[in-house]
Order: sequence, then structure tokens, then C-alpha cells
Amino acid sequence: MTIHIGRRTIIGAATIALLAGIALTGPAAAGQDKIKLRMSTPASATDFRSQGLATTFAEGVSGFATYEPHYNDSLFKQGTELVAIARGNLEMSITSAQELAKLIPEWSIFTAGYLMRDPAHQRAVFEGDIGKEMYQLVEDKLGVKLLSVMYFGTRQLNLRGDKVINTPEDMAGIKLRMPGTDAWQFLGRALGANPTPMAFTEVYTGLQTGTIDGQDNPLPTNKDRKFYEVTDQIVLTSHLVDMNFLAFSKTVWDGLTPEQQQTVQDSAQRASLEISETILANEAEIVEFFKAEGLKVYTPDVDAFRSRAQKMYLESDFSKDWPEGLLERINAAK
Ligand code: KDO
Repeated sequence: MTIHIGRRTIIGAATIALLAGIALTGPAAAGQDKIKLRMSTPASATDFRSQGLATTFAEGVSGFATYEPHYNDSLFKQGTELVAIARGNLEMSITSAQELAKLIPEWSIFTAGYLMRDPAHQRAVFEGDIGKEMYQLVEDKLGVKLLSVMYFGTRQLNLRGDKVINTPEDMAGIKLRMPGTDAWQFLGRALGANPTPMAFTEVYTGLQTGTIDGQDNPLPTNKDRKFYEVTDQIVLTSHLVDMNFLAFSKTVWDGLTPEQQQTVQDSAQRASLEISETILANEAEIVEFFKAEGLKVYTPDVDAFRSRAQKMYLESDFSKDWPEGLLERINAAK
């Protein structure tokens, strides 16, 4: 008996075999180029987050992907990265709650000053059910996956001049640079300042020329960007226990094998934990550096800043978009 195999059948079988090969082993193993993961950020190459990702994350995924970071806003401008990922023009970014809140109003809860107590609270919130739900919202609404949370440092006021700041009232009339979204500008007002938007990459010159009277960032960032060269004081308001999220294209994610997805996830988590620990350790020792550079570093009446900010957030339009009961769940998270 002869079995007749038509031409069509042969082509069909070959196609199935080829697709199966790709699906089972991924494009890299199928002899294709590695997947390119371009990451865009306003941060410098020496920033702790940049360094952690360029080593731990890049090495972790190197079997099938090439991590290609672009620093100092050189690929996409600050605040445009998430839309670029959603549209398929970029694979990764280091994003923030403020940028997410611009596109998904529920996320504005995480932009509130004096909400997170410390880095441990932040991790408890995002690595538990709240994180799962809020990450899913981003995936559903934006087609962007948030892989991990990293502590970015606690934001402090960094000002020119020698006016002593004790309460939010002392900030009246101070032109404080805040990043250019509504959530950041509101935080500037909650601190009692006159906020003005400016891109991160322009802050040093803004301080140098006196276009702005000050800015706010975590201490390691102030050192990395040399803001101490053009300012006179740091006021330890600790107004935002700041965090970033590693954002990843869902389209790219969906094209990975389950093993590759796991490797991406594990590498992101490992890098984010290392980055968080490095930043925390650095913050603890860095005050002496600024003092040696001639800056005054002191703690104001933090309770006065906290009560003004909390009241303003609760009365704000932002709070109308906060999911029912989420504030209480965040406060209770341990
Ligand atoms: C900034 O513009 O001040 C800020 O610190 C805001 C953060 O959310 C984050 O985007 C950060 O800039 C950039 O990663 C540059 O460090």
C-alpha cells in the first residue's frame, strides 16, 4: 500500500514544525537575532537604577535578549515613555506612579505625599494583593506590564539661598521645580511652594541660572546629578517615599516562551531588590557628603508638612478617583 502525501500536506507539516520550533525554543534558539530590549530613561548612566539594570537585569536575560539602555532622555522625553511602550515603539522604561496616574487616574493615590511610611511599607503594598490588582489595571488599560517595584529614595527639598524652612508657610513664593505632571505640581503646592514644571535634564541649569529656587529629589539623585554644586541647603521634609516600576511591553512579553518570561520576571525582581538596598544604604550615609560640600542639612517641622499635605490630598479631586477602601488597605499593609 502506498500512502499518498500531497504537496500541500508537506508544506503544512513543514510550517507547523517550524512554528513549533520557534514556540518551543524562542527566536534566539531558532537561530534568529536576540530580542532587543530598548529602555529609555531621563536618568544618567551612573544612577543606581541604571547601574543595577545594566548589570543584574542585562546579565539575567542575556541568553535570549539584548538590553539596550538609553539615558538622559536621549531616546524618549521624560513622561512619554509609557505611551511609546503601549504603541509598540519602545520595550522598557523606569516608570513612576505619577506617570501612570496621568493615564490611569486610580494610580494617583500613590502620588500622595506622606502616604508610604518607609521602603518596607512600599514593598508590602506592591508585593501583595494591592500591587497585583493595580499592576493588572495597567496591563488591561495600557498593555504595559509592570515587572517590579524599586525604592527610588525619599524625596527632600533642595534649595538655593539661606532662608530657613520650618513649616509649609515658609515655602510661600519659592519657585520649586517639580516634574511636569499634575500630580507632581499638586505635591509642590501641598508643600506650600509655588511649583513650576521643568524636565529633569534641565534642572541643574535651572538652579545654576536661578530660573528656579529649588527642586525635590532623593539624596542619591542630588549627588548623582551634582545639584549640591548649585544649591545651598537640603530640608529633610521626607515628603515622598518614592518608587519606580520596571515597565515592559506586553506585546514583547506575549512573544516570549514561559521560560523566558520567568527569566525576565526573576531578573527584574533581583535587580530591583539590589537597587533598593543600594539606595537605602547610600541614603543613610550621604548626609555627611552634602555637609562637607558646604550645604546646610536640617529637619523642619515634618508634622506641619504632613498634616497640610494629607488634608489637601483628601480634599483634592484626585481622591475622587481612588478605588473604594484602597487608602485604608494601604495604611493597613505591613
Ligand atoms: C524627577 O524628574 O525629578 C524624577 O526624580 C521623577 C521620577 O519619577 C523619575 O522619573 C526620575 O526623575 C527620573 O528617573 C530621573 O532620575
